[in-house]
This record gives sequence, C-alpha cells and structure tokens, in this order.
Amino acid sequence: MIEFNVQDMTCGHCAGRITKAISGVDAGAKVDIKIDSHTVSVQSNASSDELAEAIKDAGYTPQLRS
Ligand SMILES: [Cu+2]
Repeated sequence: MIEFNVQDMTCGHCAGRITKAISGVDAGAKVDIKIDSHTVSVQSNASSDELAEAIKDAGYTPQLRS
C-alpha cells in the first residue's frame, strides 16, 4: 500500500482527476481516496515515484506518507 497526503485535493472533482492520473500509470491500481483527510491510498505494482509524478502532472501536490 502506497499512501499520499494531497493537501490541495479538496473535492470530488480533484479526486476524480487523481484517480484518472493513477489509472494512466496502472490501469489495475486500486485507489481509495478520503477527501476529508486529503489521503490517497493506492494498491499498485507501480512505484511511489511513478504515482507521485502522475499526481503532480494532474496538477496536485502529493506527499508520500511514511
Ligand atoms: Cu477539487
């Protein structure tokens, strides 16, 4: 499980864009988004770097949770 904090994800529209960006990296990724806590959890074989890059390209600011 890879988890990001995305503070600038604030509504369902943002969540949809981020989900789409992650699907672009790994169409089989399982994405769980909690808008209230600005959390994006991903089950994927893609690396956290690849996923972070895709979220950035979509216009958001991911921070990897450790
Ligand atoms: Cu939004």
